[in-house]
Amino acid sequence: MPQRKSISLETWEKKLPGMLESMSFCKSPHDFATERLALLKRTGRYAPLNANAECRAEPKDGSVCLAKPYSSWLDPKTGATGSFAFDPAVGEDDGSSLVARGVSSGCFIMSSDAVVPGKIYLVGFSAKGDIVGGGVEWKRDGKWDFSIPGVSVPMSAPDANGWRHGLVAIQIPENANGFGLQLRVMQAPGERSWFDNVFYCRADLATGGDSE
Ligand SMILES: [Ca+2]
Repeated sequence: MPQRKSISLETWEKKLPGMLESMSFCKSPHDFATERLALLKRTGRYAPLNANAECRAEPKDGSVCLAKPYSSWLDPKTGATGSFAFDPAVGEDDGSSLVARGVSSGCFIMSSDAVVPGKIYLVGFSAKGDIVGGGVEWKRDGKWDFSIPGVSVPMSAPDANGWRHGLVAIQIPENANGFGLQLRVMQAPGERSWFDNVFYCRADLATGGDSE
């Protein structure tokens, strides 16, 4: 019986550039993101596209109010109360983070700049305290479009310092050109939760930046 000639993955990649990346992404967006982020960091190519991934306050007159790309939302349906700010004393690997205090139902939002439909991006954050989790919701021309299904961000178990890590890869839908990463909390009065190292970056390995 004649042997069927196998076609190498290298040949497929030449014929259909990006196919291997898409296959790996489809199989598990979380595993793809974990491997790709490690590779980007190892090769010095990790570069958050959002400003202030370190979640640093730039206090003006002692204020630690949120500033772009961060904002916040309290659920009006539940009459939610609580506060959102930068914390200039607590951080995962520095003295800076985002802190929610006594927010009964709400979230921080990290808003992306314009992103390229069809492209894959990595989205991640660190969190400590009482949190619900993270989720990506889509935007078109700056406005939320909740008709496109969002993506929830898988979270790790807490590390030795109590920080959990959320990471996922997302592919921008054809009818979206932005997104908001929602960092959700549901706290009792007096509870505090922190978020740090909040980022999104391109997943591809090109060095020329966002050229499309
Ligand atoms: Ca920080």
